[in-house]
Amino acid sequence: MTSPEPSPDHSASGPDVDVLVIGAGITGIYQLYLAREAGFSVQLLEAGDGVGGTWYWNRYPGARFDSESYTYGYLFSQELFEEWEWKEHFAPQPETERYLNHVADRFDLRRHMRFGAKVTAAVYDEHSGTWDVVADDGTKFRARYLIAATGVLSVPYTPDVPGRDEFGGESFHTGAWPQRPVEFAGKRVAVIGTSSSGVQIVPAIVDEVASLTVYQRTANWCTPLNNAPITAEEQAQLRAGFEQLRETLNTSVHGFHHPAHDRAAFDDPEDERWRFYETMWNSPGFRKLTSNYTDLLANPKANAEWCEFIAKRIRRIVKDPATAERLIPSDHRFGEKRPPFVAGYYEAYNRRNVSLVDLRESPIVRVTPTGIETTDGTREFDVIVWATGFDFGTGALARMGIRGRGGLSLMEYWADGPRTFLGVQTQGFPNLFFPGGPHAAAGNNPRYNGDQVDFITDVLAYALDNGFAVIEVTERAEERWTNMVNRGAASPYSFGESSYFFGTNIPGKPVRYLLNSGGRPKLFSVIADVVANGYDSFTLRPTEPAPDTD
Ligand code: NA7
Repeated sequence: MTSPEPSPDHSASGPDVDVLVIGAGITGIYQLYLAREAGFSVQLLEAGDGVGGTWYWNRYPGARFDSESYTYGYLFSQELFEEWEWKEHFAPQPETERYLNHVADRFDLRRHMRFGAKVTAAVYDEHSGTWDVVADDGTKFRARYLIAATGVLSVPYTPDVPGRDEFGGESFHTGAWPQRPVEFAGKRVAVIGTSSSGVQIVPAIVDEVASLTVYQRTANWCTPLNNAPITAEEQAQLRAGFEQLRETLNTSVHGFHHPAHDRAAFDDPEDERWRFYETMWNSPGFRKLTSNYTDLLANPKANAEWCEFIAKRIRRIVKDPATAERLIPSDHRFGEKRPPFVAGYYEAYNRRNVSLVDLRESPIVRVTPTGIETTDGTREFDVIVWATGFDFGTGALARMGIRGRGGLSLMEYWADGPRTFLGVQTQGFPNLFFPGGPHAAAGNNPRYNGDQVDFITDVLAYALDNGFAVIEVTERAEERWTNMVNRGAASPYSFGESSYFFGTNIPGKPVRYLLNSGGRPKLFSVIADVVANGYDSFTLRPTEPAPDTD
């Protein structure tokens, strides 16, 4: 099967392609593959010049997984799993980008992909039940089904600080890092933002720079990533254990292979608790969240004690007591925000050329042509790194010019926050799906997004087999899922309102939970119900109804 060519003229009503996927990240690649395997004609549009999505754009020094590599990669092909040897338990960005390129080539997907094509408009045609899609390179496609796999962390956010654009040196956002290498050697560098991206780049460049100033607004509960190379023996174990690992990952609550602990904090006496915290501190990645005491998130006393352990560690590592205190969070519990994982981050502050500016004590006044002015004075820089996050969840979907029935814009429909069913569809936008978007994940992203892609492909196949061409979620199904998400947002197992998962990092954005607060079990149970009930959460039609004529 070859890729269809777009029709320059859409006066004819037939689609150019059955399934048009937007985005060549981990979700879009899988969706493209699966839709093609299901027999649909397929095409993919990607804004970047290569595959990778997050792992294409976030190529800043130090960018790497904090999910274990083999739990993040694809599980749909045992051959792929066996032939790709991840070198480290937590792969760095270049390795992941290579992996995704390998997948695109191995499954002959590249010929369906068009790069450098950023979608600027997608309009539903109510007569034909198809989507007219336009990209900024002039590409036009008419598609039966539009699947926006545009990611949750794909629109970088740079705060509107006065003078920002007048800076005369170089400035970069971690989420839109240039393809060319950035020269840090001997430079005076500022890093703004101390969450997952900021704390990765700091230790990665500290050896090269002349000076490094870190601007911190909120300290985070950072714990060690504890990365290591994957030994030959571990490689063999991984290969031999593929079926078991796949089973675990496909059914686990959070999409990780971490075993849950079986004890609440105060089931153990104090000395045992502190020994357990030590074990947690030395465990890899997200285990500190997923394998910690069962009441870590629900019991404030349990949470506070774990935080006390971390604070002690920070004080032990960071030699300057005032800096150490500034690095210890005082305004949120562990797990209220997405916890970053580090390697050498706290240690970096023991260097003479590294300093921390606490923006709560001295906020930024403006960026000058040569540096950054805070209420405490001005520092001069050659490079500013904005590690200031993303317009999470809805950012990309809101910027694509999506218009559904009656010309309703998705942005308008979601003005008060996203409304979805299963995080895959929204009412009034038939035949549009958005796996990996808002209301989707709450754990290891590719696993959840993969669940959604599997489900969407099943829905499309069901529609095809039964002679339906128009698929639209019912109002009731959307309302129930959206209410479930919003109700669950207040649970201690959900992230807190101060996290970007509520959109609170973006000025003016409605404060709504953007993850699936019901978690993966809820996703599974609702999908099972939908399938058992003949997809009755969707209105399925052979065509759009003919318009009323008088
Ligand atoms: P995050 O987690 O959104 O972090 C953004 C950081 O930037 C955070 O420390 C913010 O402080 C800081 N920030 C945001 N706006 C400002 C302004 N105006 N002034 C100073 N500092 C600011 O983004 P990341 O890129 O680190 O991580 C995103 C995800 O990528 C991560 O969760 C992983 O999934 C990978 P704040 O905490 O808001 O005070």
